[in-house]
Amino acid sequence: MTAVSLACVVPVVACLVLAGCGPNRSRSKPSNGSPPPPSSGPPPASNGGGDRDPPPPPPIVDCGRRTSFDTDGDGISDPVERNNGSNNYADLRTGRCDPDPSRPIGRSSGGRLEGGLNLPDRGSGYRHYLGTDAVDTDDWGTLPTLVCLEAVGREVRGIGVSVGVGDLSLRRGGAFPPHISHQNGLDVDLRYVRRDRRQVPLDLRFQPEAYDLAATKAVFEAFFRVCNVDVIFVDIDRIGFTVDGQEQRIVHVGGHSNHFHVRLGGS
Ligand SMILES: [Ca+2]
Ligand SMILES: [Ca+2]
Ligand SMILES: [Ca+2]
Ligand SMILES: [Zn+2]
Repeated sequence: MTAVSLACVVPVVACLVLAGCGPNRSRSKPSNGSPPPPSSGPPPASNGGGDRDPPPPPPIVDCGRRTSFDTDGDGISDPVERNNGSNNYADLRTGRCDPDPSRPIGRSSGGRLEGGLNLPDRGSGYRHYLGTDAVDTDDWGTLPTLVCLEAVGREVRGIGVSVGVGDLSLRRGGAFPPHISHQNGLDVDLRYVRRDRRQVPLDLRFQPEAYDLAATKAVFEAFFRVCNVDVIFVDIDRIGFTVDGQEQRIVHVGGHSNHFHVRLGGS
């Protein structure tokens, strides 16, 4: 029995809370994302009139709340499932209820990442920039971290912003020089938003005129609205704004004039 199947023996209410099962899971379990085989039960009784058989019903996958970007409703977006499944990073498929495989272990500055997921490099309202790292080496996180980044992107794309997302964690977390933290899939570096919207670096010390304060504030507000933010490290003297009620979570740490650093809560 798989964990998915086992989870479904618990009462239905608890079962629905667990991504990975739903009312239809015990009846069919597509193995490759293709429609389940037709029922092996007796054929429907003919009405004797020579009518054509009705078309087979579409495959039912009902893992939770389905959306345009998470069409099986298991809480993992189609792009994340595609990116990780097609690259064999994690066994994720759209059309099947997948559990969250990721776990942050330990602390940001002394921990690791189990079952981390890789961020799709381009998404709605965000772009991942590599710096000097190779593709898919520097952008691993927990599922809630990726869900957060995708949600922030959707929040800000309407104002024409594509957030620049830099380092998350290494595939299995742990030390990620030159960072001190970024070890357990909960830390993310991001660029301050440029007025010209170009996907290039911005250092507030040297190009203050290129800085879009209002758009950057909108990004921060989106993080506080849709993510479980622990703290955001910034250059407090140069960002030029605060967010009402979140003043304690926006903290100055040296070295953050060319990016800000979001640390998410554990779970
Ligand atoms: Ca999904
Ligand atoms: Ca899925
Ligand atoms: Ca990636
Ligand atoms: Zn950082």
